[in-house]
Amino acid sequence: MFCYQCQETAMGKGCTVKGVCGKTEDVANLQDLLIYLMKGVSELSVRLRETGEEMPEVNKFITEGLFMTITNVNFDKQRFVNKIEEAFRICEKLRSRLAESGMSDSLTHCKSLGWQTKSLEEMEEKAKLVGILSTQHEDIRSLRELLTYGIKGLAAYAEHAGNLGFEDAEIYAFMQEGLIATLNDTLSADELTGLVIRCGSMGVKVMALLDQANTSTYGNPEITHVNIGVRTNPAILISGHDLRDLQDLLEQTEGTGVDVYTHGEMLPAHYYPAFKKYSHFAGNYGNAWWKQTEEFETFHGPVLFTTNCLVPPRANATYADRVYTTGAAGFAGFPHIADRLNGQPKDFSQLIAHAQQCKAPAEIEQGEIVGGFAHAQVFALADKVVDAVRSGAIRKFFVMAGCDGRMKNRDYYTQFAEKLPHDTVILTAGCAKYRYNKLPLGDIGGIPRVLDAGQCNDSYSLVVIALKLKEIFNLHDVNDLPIAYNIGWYEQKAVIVLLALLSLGVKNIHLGTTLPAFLSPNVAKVLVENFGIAGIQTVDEDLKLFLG
Ligand code: SF4
Ligand code: SF3
Repeated sequence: MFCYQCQETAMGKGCTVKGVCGKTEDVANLQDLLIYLMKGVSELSVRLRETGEEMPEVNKFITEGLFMTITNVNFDKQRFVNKIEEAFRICEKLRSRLAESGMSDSLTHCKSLGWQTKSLEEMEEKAKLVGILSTQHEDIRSLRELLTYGIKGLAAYAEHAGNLGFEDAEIYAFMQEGLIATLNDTLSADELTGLVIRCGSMGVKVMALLDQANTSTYGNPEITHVNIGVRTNPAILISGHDLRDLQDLLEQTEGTGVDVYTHGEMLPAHYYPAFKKYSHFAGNYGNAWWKQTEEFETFHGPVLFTTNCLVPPRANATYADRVYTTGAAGFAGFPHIADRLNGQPKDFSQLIAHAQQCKAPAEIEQGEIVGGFAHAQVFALADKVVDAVRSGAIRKFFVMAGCDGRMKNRDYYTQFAEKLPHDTVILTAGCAKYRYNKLPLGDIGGIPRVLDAGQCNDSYSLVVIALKLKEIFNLHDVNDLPIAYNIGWYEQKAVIVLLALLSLGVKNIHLGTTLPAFLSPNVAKVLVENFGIAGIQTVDEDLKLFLG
């Protein structure tokens, strides 16, 4: 196996024996094969689209397939085998549709035709031909992978929007064209770079689509105090990013005596008006994803993963028999709740019955977290914010969005937040926030010093806020605003967020705790020279740099 798609990749170079995330070699190889087959499916699908025909089944297949390969989403070998078999079936369907339309049904870039595998051994053999290292040229490989990871991020957000009935054919088309481009040997490094930037524009589009889906379905996030203590009822903990799953779960748990708590990236669900009506929506339990191996022990009730980040339980974990997955998420041995059919709710009765047999969660902390500062709420406070900037009460904003991670050096972000001067405000989104969202950082004239817009995809809100400030202050360039970007990344959704910011012309983003291993020295150089991308140093050095 070879995988270097996340920030925690082994030795900062690549996982070759087993993933630091827990991904096994066989799953890594099946993921490689699945991605390759999706490139073949994309070739056929793009050609069929030229005839004006769109196959929703293909768009769904590719979107979910990509999502399943994101870090910490799915570790279940059988699910990948099933998906690979589905790829062959879809390929045949596309070929017969093309033949019926009088179009060629052969593949130009992908060599998978005739690869119909009958056994796991055959799959594993084919997988070895198509991994990341099968691209020899270091810079081309780097750009292909950067594009692929951006597209994975797109897929995740497109799937959430799609679950709420919001789709955009252009996004599906780009995902498929981009996948084919990663096999096209005639494309130069410059052409691939262009596609990477286009991927960023698609990132803006998909995040806007998801924002529209979320806000039109559940209302605009508003300032909310979220309880982080516990009640005395048995409960279900819901993790991941999918709000439609949460909606189904809240509806079905109502009146059952079972409370629902959010975990990790589901915390911002509390900010939406539509979910406030559920009196059994009890609060948020725990912290960012990597602390789950401790925190699930004390939760006592069932845990539902709707997406990443799932951490394989330790051998002696007492909670492994109460973890469920749904959607793209999966782990061998954890019951998987089936997809919704024709927009009908998923069936969570198994989890609810399980919860009713469990003890209430043990309290691990008390108090509350304040959030809900997405674009509409910040616009409502715009006068206050603008006055604070004009009077000098707010000197600078720091966008500290993105991911958290388990490595010790992530303490950097806590220390950075603690040491920021009192006339600065942190704008956050994503699970990165857990590094500082419980610190007593105070407020500036009633404006909290940590403004949480929501999930990682709500980085879109931060962009909308920045563009609004640019307009109010009558600036020509978004980079002239008093905003610094100090972003922590971990997985591939952070890649699409980064590309989206670059496509909007945001410069001088600092990325930590390390730059991606998949950036070759030359590709990194292009990002440094054209966009001012930089890594992080020590907290003190960076504070000096940002505030200098
Ligand atoms: Fe390694 Fe990250 Fe890939 Fe997991 S996702 S195998 S930790 S690079
Ligand atoms: Fe976190 Fe996994 Fe990236 Fe949506 S939950 S941000 S790491």
